[in-house]
Amino acid sequence: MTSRRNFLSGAGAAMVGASLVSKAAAAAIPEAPQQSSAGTAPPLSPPNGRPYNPVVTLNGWTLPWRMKDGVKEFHLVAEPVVREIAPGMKANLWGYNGQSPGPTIEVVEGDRVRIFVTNKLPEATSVHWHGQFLPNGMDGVAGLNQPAIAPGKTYVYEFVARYAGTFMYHPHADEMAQIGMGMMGSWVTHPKDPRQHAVDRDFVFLLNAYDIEPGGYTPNVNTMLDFNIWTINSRAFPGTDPMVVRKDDRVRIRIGNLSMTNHPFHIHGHRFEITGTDGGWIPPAARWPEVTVDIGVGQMRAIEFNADAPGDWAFHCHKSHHTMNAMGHQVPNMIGVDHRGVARKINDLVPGYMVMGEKGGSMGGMRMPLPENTLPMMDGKGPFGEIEMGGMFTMIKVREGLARGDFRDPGWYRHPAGTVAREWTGAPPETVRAPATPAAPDEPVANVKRGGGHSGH
Ligand SMILES: [Cu+2]
Repeated sequence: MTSRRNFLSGAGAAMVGASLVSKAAAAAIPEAPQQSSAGTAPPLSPPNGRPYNPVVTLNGWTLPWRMKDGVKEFHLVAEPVVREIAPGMKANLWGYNGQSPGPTIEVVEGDRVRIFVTNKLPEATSVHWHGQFLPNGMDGVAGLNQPAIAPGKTYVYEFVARYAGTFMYHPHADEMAQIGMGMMGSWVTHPKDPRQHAVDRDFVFLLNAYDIEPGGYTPNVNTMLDFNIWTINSRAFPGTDPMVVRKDDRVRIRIGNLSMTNHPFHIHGHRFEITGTDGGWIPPAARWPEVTVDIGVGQMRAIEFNADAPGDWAFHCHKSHHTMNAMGHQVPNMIGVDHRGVARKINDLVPGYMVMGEKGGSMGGMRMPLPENTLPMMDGKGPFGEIEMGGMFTMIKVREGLARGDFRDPGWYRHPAGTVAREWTGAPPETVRAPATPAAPDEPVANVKRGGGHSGH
């Protein structure tokens, strides 16, 4: 019997070549642009239709459209893709138009949208437009709202983007395999009036996770809990790009979570307000300041802040095992254990055996021989040494004097003199011990009720 895993790894060979769309019909379908890079594409300024301030998809891109008789036409192609998770590791994923996640779709409130979806996967799929208010038959739940899109077929969806906000798209067919293989994308509906909810820089990305054995290329889609590659838009640090902003910019970051667990995202050096969910905008009077926002499964949170502090600020999931890459599993806690003798004995059996974690889990300074195609648990070089982070970690780089629309990485922050934590080299102080706590005066024993239980507590 063919296991699902075997089935997936044979996906490339099983790809359907013959399109069922005739040549005449194909001419009526807009072209489907492909993206070969996993980098962050510059924002796509709208060439037609109502004006808006475009978003920047972190390690992603926006899908160009064709305007036809006042309708914005897009073409998504569901297909196997090879995604670079970070330099040194590629994964066989499923995605759209050459990448996973698929391209961001950007439209304006009130736009009529027509989306052609071509299925080049070896199994049936569909697209659900998460958060949109649309006719029931356009909602994309295979079997419930429409027939599944068989391999080789093209379906068309059409609806009006009724409300401004941040949404997502993903299959509603064999979801565990298809979402687990990376099929997802962001959707931003901009307000009709570009002055509404205006910010200077507007970022969007999705959170996802994979279970890829070190040395392997294809995610195990039967995994329910034990994921080992935690990604921002299918990139793991140090593969994630920084978000570059100009000092005093108003910044929005829209984060959707299509992984199978929640991610408390934490900002450094700033505080933000949660200004939107996938249900809509939060009225200003209902917002409160935060430095961490928990993004539940299937949720989107838009946060906004004033970037008033220059520097390179960490921005990451606060679950510490989500800022690690593969190989973080089945490693015993050896902190404080002296295993010199043990290591010698094991070395007799396994030459090259290395003791890990005697003084903590740090592997930054050590370079273990890694299997081909995986990532060190914690990696990335910073201006002061190793950044012992992986996974869902990136940076917000706040700089003075950037040009509007300049998103290029400005390099590392140059700290003003005297503003960096430094080693103290003076004399250590005398050891002073706090006086012992005076013993409590004897309790009046006779008054203590013994054996009375604590039911009243
Ligand atoms: Cu997380």
